[in-house]
Amino acid sequence: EMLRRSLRTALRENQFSIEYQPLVKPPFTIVGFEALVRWRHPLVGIIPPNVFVPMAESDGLMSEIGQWVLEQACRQATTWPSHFTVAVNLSPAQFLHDGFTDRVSQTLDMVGLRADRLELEVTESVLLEKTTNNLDTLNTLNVLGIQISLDDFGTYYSSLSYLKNFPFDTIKIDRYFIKDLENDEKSQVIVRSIIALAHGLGMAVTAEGVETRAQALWLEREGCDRLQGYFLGVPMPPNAIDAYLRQSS
Ligand code: G
Ligand code: G
Ligand code: MN
Ligand code: NA
Repeated sequence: EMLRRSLRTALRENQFSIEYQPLVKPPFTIVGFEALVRWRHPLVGIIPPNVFVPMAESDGLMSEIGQWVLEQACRQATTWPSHFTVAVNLSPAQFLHDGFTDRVSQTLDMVGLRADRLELEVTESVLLEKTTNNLDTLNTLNVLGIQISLDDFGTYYSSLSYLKNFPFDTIKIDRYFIKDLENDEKSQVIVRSIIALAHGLGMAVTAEGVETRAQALWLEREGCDRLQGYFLGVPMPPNAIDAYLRQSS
């Protein structure tokens, strides 16, 4: 409850920051970063997003926090090589907010980022609510040239009907299926099938939670388009990106 109350002042008091995790085309070409929000509470310390995002969501604060993340992340991306993308996670409240698509395009204009350099990540839980509006929103973003990813694919309320009805550019395979890839035949079958499914639908695939060289090699061999995870790079503050890029090139 104390946390909940301090969430109201956190934006105003500048307590949020963003870390960026590399997105890599196998074997080792960096193609962008995913923005991951952090909250540094003055007394409690770092509070992870899976703790405070649901709180902010239920208190009606997540749309504003999400807009702050979007703007910071797009601004940051303008300082990177011009072919790098930036991926931003959307919460249901933010996505369903009136005028969301206008805000996104205004933000791109304001910071001067090309639409195709922005990737918006939605989870299946976002799509559960108010389905016709969702489709309009995704179609509008798609027409603007923004890339849309389906995050955490294979968990929660996964349904193949989303793949049939919504215009995704990329499917992100949840790390649950990646973690035992080396030893678990079932995970291999599932991941291979998701890759085939995505490619058959003209979508790209990102594997999340890649932690070992063996996983990366297996995914590369199976035609996975992009890798993300501690093996490729951990989430880092913006001022660490230059050094990371120098060391990886
Ligand atoms: O960074 P970390 O692994 O702790 O992230 C945990 C969860 O929080 C992930 O599911 C991630 O998608 C989510 N998350 C991180 N940043 C944001 C954000 O800016 N907005 C939303 N809605 N979710 C985020
Ligand atoms: O749900 P989403 O994909 O947005 O979650 C991203 C979260 O996954 C971030 O909080 C990030 O810290 C975490 N993460 C990123 N790479 C790895 C990894 O290789 N292993 C594990 N366990 N978590 C990871
Ligand atoms: Mn994500
Ligand atoms: Na995920």
